[in-house]
Amino acid sequence: MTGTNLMIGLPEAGKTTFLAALWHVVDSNEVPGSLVLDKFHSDREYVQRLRDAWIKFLTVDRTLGGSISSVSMSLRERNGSESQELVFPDVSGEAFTGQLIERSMRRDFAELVQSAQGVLLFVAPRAIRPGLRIDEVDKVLGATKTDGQSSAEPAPVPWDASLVPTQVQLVELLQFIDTVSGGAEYRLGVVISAWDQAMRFKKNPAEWLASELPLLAQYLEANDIRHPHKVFGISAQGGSLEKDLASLTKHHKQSERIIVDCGDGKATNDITMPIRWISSP
Ligand SMILES: Nc1nc2c(ncn2[C@@H]2O[C@H](COP(=O)(O)OP(=O)(O)OP(=O)(O)O)[C@@H](O)[C@H]2O)c(=O)[nH]1
Ligand SMILES: [Mg+2]
Repeated sequence: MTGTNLMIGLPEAGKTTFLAALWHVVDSNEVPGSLVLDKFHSDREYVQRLRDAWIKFLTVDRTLGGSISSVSMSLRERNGSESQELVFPDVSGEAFTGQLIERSMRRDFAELVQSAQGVLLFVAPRAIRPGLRIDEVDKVLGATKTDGQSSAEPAPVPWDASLVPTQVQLVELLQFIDTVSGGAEYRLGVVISAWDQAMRFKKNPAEWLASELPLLAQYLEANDIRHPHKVFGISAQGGSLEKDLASLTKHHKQSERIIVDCGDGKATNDITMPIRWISSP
């Protein structure tokens, strides 16, 4: 059976780094209990290049507009004989920003959406643009009225899609998929990437999402019947390549630096967990 799994997210949300670490884990068999590689179907060069950078503690190249690099592999349970072919198109975050601005989806991506059985939505904690709540807007307006220093109106800032709060953009991306797929059912894994940067808040991934991106969390809850969802905290790099390099290089096996929090309080290195979740029947 073949299943297309979409990785969606804004620019620099951690999609490609996840793919690099995933390929390392399934190909190396280093992580006990993980899914393992049965066969690789697409061009290995792309994914191997990503893995080489990941292994050398280098940032993977940004995925820029243009072509979609599809990575296709058959994975199976370690002790199982049945394997499932999974296709992960590595699409640039710019393509998703383009969708929000132009209100249209590329034809090749739309075809992938129509065959999707699972979606991984990537969110990077450091790149969240917050929105103002209604009660906060009132405070800002009140301050302007009582300021009294100048009657001059502040210069208006021209609207730009990048000013839209992150959670609104992410809900939009999910609604685009719903429209193009005709409301088809799929399983949704939400990956809070660079989880090393959010762990200090001492929240599990679902709690973190509910407090930082409440609109998105409520949207996911409201649509949970058609799109059952689960929130994962994942650090595919294990930490910052600048600040944490010394500790990252101390691990005996490369996969030991991967952090996966499935919300049950037990950290693991098994980056195949969200794949198992979205591809299960
Ligand atoms: N601290 C930390 N940074 C990470 C982690 N994973 C990715 N990053 C950083 O996040 C940035 C973006 O990562 P990418 O994987 O290129 O993100 P992307 O979603 O593929 O971005 P586009 O190709 O622009 O769509 C890079 O600077 C990475 O080094 C992580 O686990 N921890
Ligand atoms: Mg990328």
